[in-house]
Amino acid sequence: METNAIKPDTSSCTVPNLAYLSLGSNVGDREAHLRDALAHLSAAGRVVAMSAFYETEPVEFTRQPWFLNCAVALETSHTPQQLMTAILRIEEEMGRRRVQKKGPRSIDIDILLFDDTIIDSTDLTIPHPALHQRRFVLEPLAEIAPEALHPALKKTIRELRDALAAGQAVRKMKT
Ligand code: PH2
Ligand code: MG
Ligand code: MG
Repeated sequence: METNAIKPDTSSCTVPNLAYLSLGSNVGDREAHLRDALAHLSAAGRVVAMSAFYETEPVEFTRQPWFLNCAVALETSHTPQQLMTAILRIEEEMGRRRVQKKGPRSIDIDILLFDDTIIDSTDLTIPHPALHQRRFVLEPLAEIAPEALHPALKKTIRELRDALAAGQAVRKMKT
């Protein structure tokens, strides 16, 4: 009998959360900005997967240079709000200036998914509200998480990618 066995106290152990992020840059040395952002993200968790870089046609606000985009999986013990705060700090540290909404930027880091969390508050929306409409998001994300489920639309990332209308050019860069 092991009635007196000492059991490890697991009550304070936190299983890390899994967040998927989109990174984008279309100003200056875009590749250096994405790599710099990846390095900074280690302050917010552990990068466990990363897509290739994709050269992507600007969408929504189209009169701006092409972007370099990628998707990242981040294990984090942060809450979604804490992660958002950490991301804003990284963008600020990297010198991002918010000049024009959806306009050119040295770095943009967006939370796409956070486990199966759904949040719809004034300062934070998860899943990202435009995720299912953007090839520059779905193509890199399908590379690292094709089976991840959009918790509101109940479709996988691969299904969402395959359902996109033609258009929105994206080109995978050689790695
Ligand atoms: N970001 C936007 C608007 N349009 N287009 C591309 N291709 N890539 C982006 O990262 C992007 C965009 C707003 O954040
Ligand atoms: Mg964005
Ligand atoms: Mg953003």
